[in-house]
Amino acid sequence: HAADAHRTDLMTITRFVLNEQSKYPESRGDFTILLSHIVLGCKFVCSAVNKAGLAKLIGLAGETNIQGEEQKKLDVLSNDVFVNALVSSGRTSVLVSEEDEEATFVEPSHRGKYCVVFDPLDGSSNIDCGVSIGTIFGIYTLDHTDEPTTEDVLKPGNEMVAAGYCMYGSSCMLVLSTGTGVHGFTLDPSLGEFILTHPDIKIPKKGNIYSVNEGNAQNWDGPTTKYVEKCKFPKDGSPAKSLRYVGSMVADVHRTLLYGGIFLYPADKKSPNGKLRVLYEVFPMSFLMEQAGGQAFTGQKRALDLVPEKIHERSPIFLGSYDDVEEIKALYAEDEKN
Ligand code: P6P
Repeated sequence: HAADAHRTDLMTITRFVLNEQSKYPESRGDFTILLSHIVLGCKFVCSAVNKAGLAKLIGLAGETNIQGEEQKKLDVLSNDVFVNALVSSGRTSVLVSEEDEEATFVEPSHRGKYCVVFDPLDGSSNIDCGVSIGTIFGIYTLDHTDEPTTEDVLKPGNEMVAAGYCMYGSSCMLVLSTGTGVHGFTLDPSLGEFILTHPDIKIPKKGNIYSVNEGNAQNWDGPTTKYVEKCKFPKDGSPAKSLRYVGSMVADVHRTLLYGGIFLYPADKKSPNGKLRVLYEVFPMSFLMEQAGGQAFTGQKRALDLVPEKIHERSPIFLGSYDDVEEIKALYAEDEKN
């Protein structure tokens, strides 16, 4: 009857995580509480990003608003919202944000067992032209009760317990993994809830899209140059790959995850460690790719095996469909031998 016309088992992200958590009887719901605060931050940023154009139109952004306060830039505002939400969750001890030079150490009264590394608004230079942007986050657990230090987040990505991103585009979509696959949730603004729309996302084993900033081609090393050449002029008679590059990591990675292919931000002569940051760009996206059946490589090793020495360290990254990344790994291995 009519009621069946609508899905009546609305699987919200909170219900989903509670179901996941019920598999660990000993857990006290801390992760669910942490996640609910991350979700709150994402909802706020989604709303602010969607109004950004209007705010500019009615002269709020960048000038003084009606209270005479200096209107904050959206990435600064987003960072403040996430830091406040994470601290007030009472479930975190160390926070690393792309926006803050130093790590944030939560005061003892609000400390919890998680450490969160995040980019509150990645790709924010694209806001004014309406290109999708996003929040990227990774979560470690604190494995001691002493004073937290940056050592608690200078860990390999293979020690992350969860990672995800929220993409602010034609719809607001949160993609999350807690180590048991990758799941996509779409914000229903009328409910203010993230609803499970893409359960158990698996990346195609091989794709026909490559995603790289060709403008850096003159600075690439041999293996990357050879690989991109192969994408454009395949020798084995296979069709050339399509190039798709948004220039906003969340948008490029989200497309790669759903359609397959490979996303590359290689090292180049100008930036020997590439451009993307290990803790809150490379690790979370690599975690998701592996959980979805893909892989992530730095040019030398599995991306999640990197051990960062500084909280804003960069690394080259090649991630996406399993077979596509295998091809570039083979070219780097060959180069190593010669
Ligand atoms: P380029 C955005 O500024 C960003 O940090 C990522 O979101 C994106 O993948 C990359 O930089 C784009 O860099 O050098 O190609 O403009």
